[in-house]
Amino acid sequence: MDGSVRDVAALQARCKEAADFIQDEAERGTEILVAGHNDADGLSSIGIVTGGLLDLGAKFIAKSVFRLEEFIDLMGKRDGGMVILVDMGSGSIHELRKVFGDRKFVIIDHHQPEAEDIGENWIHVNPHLFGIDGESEVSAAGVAYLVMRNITPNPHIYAPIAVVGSLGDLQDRGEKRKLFGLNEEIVSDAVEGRMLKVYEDFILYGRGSKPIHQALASTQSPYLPGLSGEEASCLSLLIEAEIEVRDGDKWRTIADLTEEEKTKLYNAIVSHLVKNNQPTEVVKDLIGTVYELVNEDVSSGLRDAREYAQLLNACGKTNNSWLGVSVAMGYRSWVLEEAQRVMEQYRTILKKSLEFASKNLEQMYNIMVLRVGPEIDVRQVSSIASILSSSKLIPADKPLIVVGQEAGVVKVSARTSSKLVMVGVNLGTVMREAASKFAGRGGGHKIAAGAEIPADRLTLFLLEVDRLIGEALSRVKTQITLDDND
Ligand SMILES: [Mn+2]
Repeated sequence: MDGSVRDVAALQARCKEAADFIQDEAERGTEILVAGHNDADGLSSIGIVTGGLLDLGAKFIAKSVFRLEEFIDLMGKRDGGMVILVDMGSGSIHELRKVFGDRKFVIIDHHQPEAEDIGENWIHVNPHLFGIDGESEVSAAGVAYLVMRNITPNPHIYAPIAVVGSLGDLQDRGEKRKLFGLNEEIVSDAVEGRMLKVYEDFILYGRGSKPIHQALASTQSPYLPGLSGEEASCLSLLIEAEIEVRDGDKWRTIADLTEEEKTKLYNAIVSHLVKNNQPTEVVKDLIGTVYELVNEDVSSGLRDAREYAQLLNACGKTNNSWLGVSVAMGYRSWVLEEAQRVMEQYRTILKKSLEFASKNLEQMYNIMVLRVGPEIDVRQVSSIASILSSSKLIPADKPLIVVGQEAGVVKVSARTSSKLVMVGVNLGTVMREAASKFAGRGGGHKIAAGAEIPADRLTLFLLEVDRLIGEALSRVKTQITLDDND
């Protein structure tokens, strides 16, 4: 499927076709069900589609789900109407056809598709079908935007939400953490619509809204040993570096720092890491491309697109997707306040999970495994995996597998480094193959994937994953030496 020739115009034409289909049904008064994944990209996608539908005066229901099966169970029995599935579905078209074959159906996704031709009254919008890499250069929210901009009267409102979705899916893997490829077109739309400003700066959580020491302590990606989660150490670092932390009775933020102070801060972080015998290359990840939603309030937590994505993710992973979707659609006031509260709680839980992980990681031959107990909500497994994988707890040459359990089913979330992807590791394939051997199912991206399997097959499954990764690595070991320092 990836072999097709890159054809952006053909993708745009498919987007237009889907948009016309949706508009026809909206005008006809058809009830439209919009469903998608409960992560930041999924909620951004749902927000863009439902926001556009609201503009059109359409009748719609929005629903986010933890996994595709949940969608099938919930919605398979409902009849009539149209379904728009976002950020999922491309990998399970045959299964979806079996259940929803008689519906009008639009799939807006960027995961590896299983099939292209999906039959009458179904439209499949996926960049991979047009030779465009959905893994790295456009998110589901990006594709949703490319569809909806054809029919909404206010497309510029949704362009920055598409950027939020792409950042939520960690597509800022270009030079200086820049979005690239098709994402760049969406970024320009947002900039031209006066919704977004793009520049280079420190990328710290809360860079425009939190006191500097708190922003530093809240930064978990990259993980800064001795500083992440340690407000007091961050404060003394700033004082030692002679950076003014207050301006009168107000705490200053990263955004308030002068260029000179930023250099001081950068150097202070580097010397902290050196003093503690930590690798210093992570500081490179602290400087990068900032995507700022210029019309959002400074204290909203929505002004920085990465923070916006984290807020959506927190809503999704705590069963508060409706809050995230509402925010993405443009609702503010108490809805936003509630979302901010959810966000703070979520960060506390994540901090606890990281502490748990640092004590409970298991090492197999080729993978690291973390089994979370019942005290951690299984919905957080993928967030924990994402955060942990960017922390120094995980060596770059070992994929991380996080497992959580719920009602006899094990939910597995796997992450690896771009280094291993470059040498040929494909977690999506590994998860799919290993899960299918043990009565489960899995799939996803090369760098991030997941699976669900019956709980009693977990040990065998992990052994199989370990074996498959070992096999992939032995294939490349003769050509490339994995070096931790490059
Ligand atoms: Mn996505």
